[in-house]
Amino acid sequence: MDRLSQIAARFDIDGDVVSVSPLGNGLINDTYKVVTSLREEPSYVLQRINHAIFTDVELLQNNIDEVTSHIRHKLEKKGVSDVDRKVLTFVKDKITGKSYYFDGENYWRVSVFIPGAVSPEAVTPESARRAGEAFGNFQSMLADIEKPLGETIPGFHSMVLRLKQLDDAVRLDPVKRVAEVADLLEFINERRDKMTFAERLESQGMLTKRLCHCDTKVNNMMFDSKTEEFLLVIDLDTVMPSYVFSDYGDFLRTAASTVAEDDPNLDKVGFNSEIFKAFTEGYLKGADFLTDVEIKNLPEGVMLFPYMQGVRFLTDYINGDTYYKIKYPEHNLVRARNQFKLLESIEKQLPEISQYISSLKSLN
Ligand code: GN1
Ligand code: MG
Repeated sequence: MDRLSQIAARFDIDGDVVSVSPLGNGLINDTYKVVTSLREEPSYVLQRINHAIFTDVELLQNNIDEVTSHIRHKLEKKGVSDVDRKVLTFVKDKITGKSYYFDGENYWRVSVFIPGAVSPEAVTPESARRAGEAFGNFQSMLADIEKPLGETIPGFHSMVLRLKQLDDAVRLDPVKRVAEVADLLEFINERRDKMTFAERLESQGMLTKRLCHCDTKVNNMMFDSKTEEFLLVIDLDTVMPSYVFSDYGDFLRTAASTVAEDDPNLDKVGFNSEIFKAFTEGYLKGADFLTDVEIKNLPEGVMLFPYMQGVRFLTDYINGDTYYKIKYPEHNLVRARNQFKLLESIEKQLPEISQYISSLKSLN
């Protein structure tokens, strides 16, 4: 048996492992599908958790256990059908009983593969509406978790921290890339004050964090391949307390962009207002807990995530590509330019964006 199959077999799975092969295109963890002797299609998903990034795997898996059992319980109580396809199920290590396995070098986990579930690279207005409602519901379902969950990456969506990390990278300039990105640094500097609005609101006592998914990009959601029904949100590593803008803004960053986040053709990068409208409508329906301050700042939330992601890609480029997986040397720079182009396009449409949000929700 090869190494990956041996690892999969450590977990309490049904059947014998037949094959383990790569799955998906995440930028952080390594993901594989596991076929067993029970059926031809995959039965499980094996993941190597990137513990250079997620340094506290115990905390991370505790968060995930808490969130998945909380959601499962809620869905069952509501009498929702097909619950096994609407929340992830993690399999325990046969020996330790934990939902992860440390082999002395790497951390691994196994979840049950959900048949007939696909995650689209692009969305339609109709699926965006359903996704909006689903993410709103996701946050709503987590609103009453009593146990405080930890931050799996401290300050993950803190714009203040992300700018500090950029400044540190610029100061060190370890691979001498700062000179060639001067235009981008200027673009970022012009928007610093504006884009740290959430931290400011929090320090004024007007905003608090809630449990958020914090990685709501399109390929972290699964739809039924036949009925196109929204099934579930996956990739729960970053579920943690954050500002609501995390889930609203990060979805629009990927789903409402007219191209992929690493498309080098900047002329094609734009913001799709149909997807924006549909997602917002769904989100406001599902997220029944939002305060006036949160709603009022949703337009800033739309701008925040391309800005933050651009800052993160650029920081990684300046640092010599130590964080995100890249396919070619300029990849992070291309990604950063793409995100800032998207932000420019959103800025141009801001009056309509704000107007649309207030047309859906009249504030007190
Ligand atoms: C990372 O691994 P993946 O692709 O789900 C990143 C997100 C970024 C995203 C950009 C833990 O997510 O924050 O938005 O890449 N996750 C982490 O594609 O840094
Ligand atoms: Mg992720």
